[in-house]
Amino acid sequence: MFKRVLVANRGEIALRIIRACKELNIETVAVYSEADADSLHAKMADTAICIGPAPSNKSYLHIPTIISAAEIGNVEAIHPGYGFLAENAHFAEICESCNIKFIGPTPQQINLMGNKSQAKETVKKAGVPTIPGSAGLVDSSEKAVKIARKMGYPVIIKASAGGGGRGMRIANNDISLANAFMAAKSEAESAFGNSDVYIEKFIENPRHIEIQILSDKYKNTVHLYERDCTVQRRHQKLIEESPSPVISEKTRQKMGEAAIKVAKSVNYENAGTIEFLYDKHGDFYFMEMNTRIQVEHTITEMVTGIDLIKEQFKIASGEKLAFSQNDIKISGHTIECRINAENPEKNFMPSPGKVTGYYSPGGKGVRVDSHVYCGYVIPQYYDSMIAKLITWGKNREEAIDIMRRALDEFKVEGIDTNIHFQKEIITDDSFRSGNYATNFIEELLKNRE
Ligand code: MV4
Repeated sequence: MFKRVLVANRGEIALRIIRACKELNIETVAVYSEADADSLHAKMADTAICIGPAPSNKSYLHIPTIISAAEIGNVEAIHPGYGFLAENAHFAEICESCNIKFIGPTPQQINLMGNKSQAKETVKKAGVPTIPGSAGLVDSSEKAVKIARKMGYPVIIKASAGGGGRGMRIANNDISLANAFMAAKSEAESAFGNSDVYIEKFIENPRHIEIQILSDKYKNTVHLYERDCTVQRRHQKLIEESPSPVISEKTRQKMGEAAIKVAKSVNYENAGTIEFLYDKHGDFYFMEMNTRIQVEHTITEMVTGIDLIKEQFKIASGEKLAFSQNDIKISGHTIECRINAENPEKNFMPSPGKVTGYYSPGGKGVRVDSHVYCGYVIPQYYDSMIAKLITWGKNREEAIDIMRRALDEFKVEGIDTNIHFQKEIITDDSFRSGNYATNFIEELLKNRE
């Protein structure tokens, strides 16, 4: 196992990684920006190195400074967390060339999955269901129209360099398709410096269900079942749960097997997530693969008992997975509410500033992953998530009941949060019944007006 690692992140995930390191007896080097001098990740690590001014591109995204910190800190490995450099193949490559192990997949695997069109063609060849559409990229709106007429409207144009909802356009007829095609291309060019697009049949109001996988370097791959992340607003997840309240046991097994096929098709190493769309007919399709640990990894930990961050370290250090598929079982039900410093009544405007009062919930079935404490100042420079509130119950009803109680207990003063909005969601009849789709939040907000 590594002796010392650098944590190239901040906030709750930096803490989460440092905690795993402590349990594995790994020494930690934290990096922090000038805005994060009083942050818990800098205090909790064995060593902390300031890497520059508050803006991310001058600190948490600044590769030369992070590599310098790794060299000064004399670390053997870097854990990138999520966001920032986690899916930057160039960074993973530089780590490799500096003899520092990047805790994650190889640069080639990151690149392949980052190219959404190529990823889709690769997994299709491996026998994984994909959404009907173009075979690879589409280079003219005339060709797009031809394909769309053949498969029928509505269709969606997606940027190949996109993902997570960026660079997408929906079209309902030939005319709107010509516009959507040009718009998607130019948006993709300015957002990603790559105007490649492809086309798919548009699936209306699907559910977002993803599978966690782990793969060691000896080609052992397991899945850790699903996370249902259907509750989102503008591609920002708000609530995640496991198991999904809507899929059958048969679909669960098939989705798990499909996810393993995806990982094996690229010889994947480390932790990864395969996202699927699940439609109203009960069919599922590969959407994309995330080549990082995700925010919502915690809920998989709650129902499987497996510490995913520790597994990442073990895999990266060359250990063999200590369990096989048959050893992995789902126990009970878990829900995660993301607590953000934002005001849902003001169009979810971010609310940075000083936390003047703080009490986080506890008790049976409650886990809080957060870097916040009373007196902490939430910087304006980074994302607005300040805590993950996770509950576990023997079934969905109990997990929701505990969540309602825990949200009531959660007190944050000095800034605005979405705690009350989360209570509104989990007490909503559609949410309680499990019968909703990706338009759920939009509908909830509409019905309040
Ligand atoms: C789709 C789709 C419907 N049909 N593709 C959004 C994020 C990106 N990963 C892909 N996304 C979608 N792709 C086809 N062919 C609908 C979405 C989508 C969505 C997916 C998951 C969760 C929430 C969503 C909200 C809007 C659109």
